[in-house]
Amino acid sequence: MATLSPTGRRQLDEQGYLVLADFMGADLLKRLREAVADRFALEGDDAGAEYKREPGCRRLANLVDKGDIFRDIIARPGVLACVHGVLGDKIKLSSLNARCVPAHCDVVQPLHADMGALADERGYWVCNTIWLLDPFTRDNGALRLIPGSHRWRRLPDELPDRRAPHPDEILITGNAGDVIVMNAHLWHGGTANRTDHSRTAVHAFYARRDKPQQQYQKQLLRPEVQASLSPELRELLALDDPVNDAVTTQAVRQSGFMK
Ligand SMILES: O=C(O)CCC(=O)C(=O)O
Repeated sequence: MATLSPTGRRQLDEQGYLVLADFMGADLLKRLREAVADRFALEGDDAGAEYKREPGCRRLANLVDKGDIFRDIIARPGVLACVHGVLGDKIKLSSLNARCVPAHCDVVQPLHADMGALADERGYWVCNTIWLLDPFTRDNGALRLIPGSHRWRRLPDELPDRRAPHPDEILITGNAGDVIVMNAHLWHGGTANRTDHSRTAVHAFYARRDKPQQQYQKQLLRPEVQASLSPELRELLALDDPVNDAVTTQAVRQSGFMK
């Protein structure tokens, strides 16, 4: 069973993020890149329609429904061990999306916590994992974040301009094939792409089991896909979980910044 090293745990606890260098390996990276490119081509202008659109960027949503490779990556033990390190024993997938920042895209996301989530009396409840399909460089729209801000238990909404550079922010650069695990209460956001090439990542987003999913998997996955899933995947997707049905159908689901 994969475990989180003491150093990794400390990094996640204190800084709120951890980079798993070359987690994917060449073969998975190639297959994931192809699968995401195929979906963008297939979905065209409808891409991302199941969730919220982000002006200037291209997104895909509901990816668990859209291929074995997507169902494979959400259950990788090395990543799940990190997610458990943030959220505790009881986790589920909240959503699986892709985000492409096109070449010369000047969109700077406002600093946000995913789903506008604040940690509660039980602790943290959102954790994102960002699968780099292209390198993240200083110029192509790498992720910016404020180390340690997940511990503040405040939202960046208090800032006068959430798009402005923050004095404590850092850019997380990395290679294609890396996975960034992030306590999603951390103040973070995507940056502008000043290069000639697009920059794409897949976001596998997890939640604590007592909280709503960002995308209600039971409603979004086609019946034939649901019928094909292993018991472990059904559990991870909370398909047979009345608590998830109740909290997810009642919730007003927010992205953190998208309308
Ligand atoms: O793709 C990224 O760099 C992160 C984007 C992000 O934080 C988001 O879409 O919520």
